[in-house]
Amino acid sequence: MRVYLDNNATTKVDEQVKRVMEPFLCERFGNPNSLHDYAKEIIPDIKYAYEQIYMGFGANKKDSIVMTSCATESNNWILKSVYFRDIMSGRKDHIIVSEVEHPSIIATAKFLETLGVKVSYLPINSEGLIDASTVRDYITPKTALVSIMWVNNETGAIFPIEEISQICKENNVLFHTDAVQAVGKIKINLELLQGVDFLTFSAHKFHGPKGVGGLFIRSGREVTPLFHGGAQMGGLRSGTINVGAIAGMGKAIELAVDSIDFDYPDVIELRDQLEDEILKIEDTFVVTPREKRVGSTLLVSFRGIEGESMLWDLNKAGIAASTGSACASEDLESNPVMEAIGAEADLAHTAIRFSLSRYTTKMEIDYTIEEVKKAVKRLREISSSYAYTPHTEKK
Ligand code: C6P
Repeated sequence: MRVYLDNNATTKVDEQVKRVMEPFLCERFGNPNSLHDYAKEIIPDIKYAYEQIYMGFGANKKDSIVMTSCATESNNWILKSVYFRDIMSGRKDHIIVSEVEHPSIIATAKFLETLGVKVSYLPINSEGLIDASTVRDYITPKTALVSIMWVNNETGAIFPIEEISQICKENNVLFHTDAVQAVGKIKINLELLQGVDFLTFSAHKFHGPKGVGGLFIRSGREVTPLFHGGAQMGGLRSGTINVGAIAGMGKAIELAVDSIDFDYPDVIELRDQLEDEILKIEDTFVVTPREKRVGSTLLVSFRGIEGESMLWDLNKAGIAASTGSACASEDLESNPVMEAIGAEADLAHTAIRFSLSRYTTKMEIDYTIEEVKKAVKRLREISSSYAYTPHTEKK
């Protein structure tokens, strides 16, 4: 059996999305900026995809949504744009990010530090959560931007974006949220969240294609163009647009939003079953309370078991999980969120992330539970750091 439980890393493209995209490869391949019919014929498809995307985020037509190649691009863009517009001029000198942002925010913030920008890394608490009021303590008159992710990709923790964005608005500070892991799990209505100035998303996290994402820019907020060139995307990101990918992303977001009501309750049930059964195994720990996480994610530590060894055993059984963010999974370092929480070193090294999707089945979860139990037993028996007793099951 093959089981894919690494949906926070990427998801499979929905068949309906694939069907929407296919004609744009060989048949409807025109450049939308050309003046002939090959171009004109695809304009309605692009407009329709934009409508689907605006609808998916509850965005107003006055706002801009610029399609990018991925969330990494959107995140780099917004931080660097704030540097160019507000910090280089000397008006501002400071940004705030959480200490558990994705590397595309943290590495960009570190780069900006080399240019003289002051960066505050907002701490998370022992449950992996952010207290919105701490944001107020970090804001100074020279703060240009606060960037806090909506949902953490490692733990699934939901951060209080509404409150944080409100605090930023009250203090006249721009607010950006990386919503990559929120789409399809939380209903997003940007008309109701006026404190959110910028928002990042990426299609491959919600059963859309890889290589396409976007940046929401609220009406009235200025950004520095990312690519100068032709005037595509309102001159903000020049370059021939990827029509098929954008059409696919439009369909994918429509399906993702629908799935919150239709499929998501089943995903939560399956994740809870997996979590309940794993937590019956002795010396297993989950840091963020279930009700404060999205329903698809489980980050669990198995004392005495190196995360990589566990992944190896699971992979042999056909199960794909991860030790955390896919971007960091090759460096064998301990899980950064577990470290930020202040977890003991042996627990930080033992975290495994299971992330489900609307395609995950009960049979797959039953199978995973059995294979996890087998792996824990085998690995603890050979572990030098774990005193194995034959009773690994909690009473
Ligand atoms: N997180 C994970 O395994 P791209 O691939 O650039 O579209 O997405 C980057 C990204 C940005 N923000 C968040 C919150 C993310 O989760 C990701 C991707 C994957 O957790 C791969 S590192």
